[in-house]
Amino acid sequence: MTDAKMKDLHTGVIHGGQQRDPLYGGVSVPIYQSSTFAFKSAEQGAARFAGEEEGYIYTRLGNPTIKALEDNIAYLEKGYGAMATSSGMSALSTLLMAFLEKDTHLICTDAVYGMSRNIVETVMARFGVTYDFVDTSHIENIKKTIRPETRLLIVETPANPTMVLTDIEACSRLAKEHGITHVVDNTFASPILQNPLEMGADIVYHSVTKFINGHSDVVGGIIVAGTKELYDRTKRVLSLMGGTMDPNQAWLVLRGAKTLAMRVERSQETAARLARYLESHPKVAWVNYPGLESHPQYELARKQMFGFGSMLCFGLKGGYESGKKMINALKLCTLAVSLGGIESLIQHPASMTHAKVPKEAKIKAGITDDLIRLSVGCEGFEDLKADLELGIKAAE
Ligand code: LCS
Repeated sequence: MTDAKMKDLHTGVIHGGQQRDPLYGGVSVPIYQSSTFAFKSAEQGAARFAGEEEGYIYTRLGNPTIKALEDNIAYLEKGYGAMATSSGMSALSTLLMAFLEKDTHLICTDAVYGMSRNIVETVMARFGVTYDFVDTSHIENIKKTIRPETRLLIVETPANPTMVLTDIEACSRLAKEHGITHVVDNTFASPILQNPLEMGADIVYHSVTKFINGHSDVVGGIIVAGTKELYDRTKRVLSLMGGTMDPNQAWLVLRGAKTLAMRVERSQETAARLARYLESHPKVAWVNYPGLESHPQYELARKQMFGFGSMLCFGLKGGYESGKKMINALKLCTLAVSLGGIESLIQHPASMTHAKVPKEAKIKAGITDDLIRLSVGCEGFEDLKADLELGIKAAE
């Protein structure tokens, strides 16, 4: 991460897109816990509904506290505008409903969060949408799968849980050639480490449950559109589907986001050291971390990310049985799903986050039984290293 970038982002997370409370000058954005907003007159109500006058109407359609969060993340992602949602899945389902219809086709990274795959296979399929999950790390796989009716390309990079990367710029070029909307799930990188819109993507979304909120206490999502046209199309669907965020939730996420750059900087430094420690450990079979030179896409990570992040996965030489013993023995890392919080979390994707992905699809996507996923938090390196060492010993 360059100093210039960090200086900008350390300031940006705190001040980006923010306006001082116009009523009392509150330094922290007030929580507008109101479902509806009074009109001064019938004429004003009509003008707001007609879109002729700016102002709030009803919280499902917009709210000042939610807007403060949206403007902050739109700033960090360098987008036209953002829409906060009740969860990351709500962000994804809104996009699927906004850009797909009967007889259209979707291409998606095969190693995505398990439920991002499940919603396509079990819900979108019922509406006549067809799809292909492919290894998007090879652009040829996408090229081969494009059909005249392909409307959406969703790429998750780094991918959950394999840490495989996809070349965002190459995907964007290909998507543009074919008139396909290109969406990037930027959850694992956060806006601090990767800005897909700058690389040509059309839309970015996040599970803000993870790095952006960062404290394992809120579930939420956000969509950032690159243009007004994409924003308007998505916003219409979100307002109708109703997956909007709540003002209280937005306030907590905005508070968490203020320390996003600091948390990412701190945790990725520890993650890089832990990845090197694991890689050199005689009981560890393999480690996948974009900052290791052994990562097959190390050069791509250097090209498209500002840093390598704090997510990694690894397998022990003793396979799943050893992995299970290890995660059961840890005292500091918490055995839990989710990621991107200040506390380190560890889990076994094949039996947890990706349990409902069909076995064959899991193997094809590299979600092997021995894979353990670690989200490195902000604890001290020595303590985390000692904990992993304790777990590996217990696995012997
Ligand atoms: N996208 C990614 C990359 C995710 O990791 C998740 C959740 C979602 C979208 C969905 O967001 P949510 O609705 O949960 O806010 N990932 C989880 C995980 O790996 N463990 O637990 C949840």
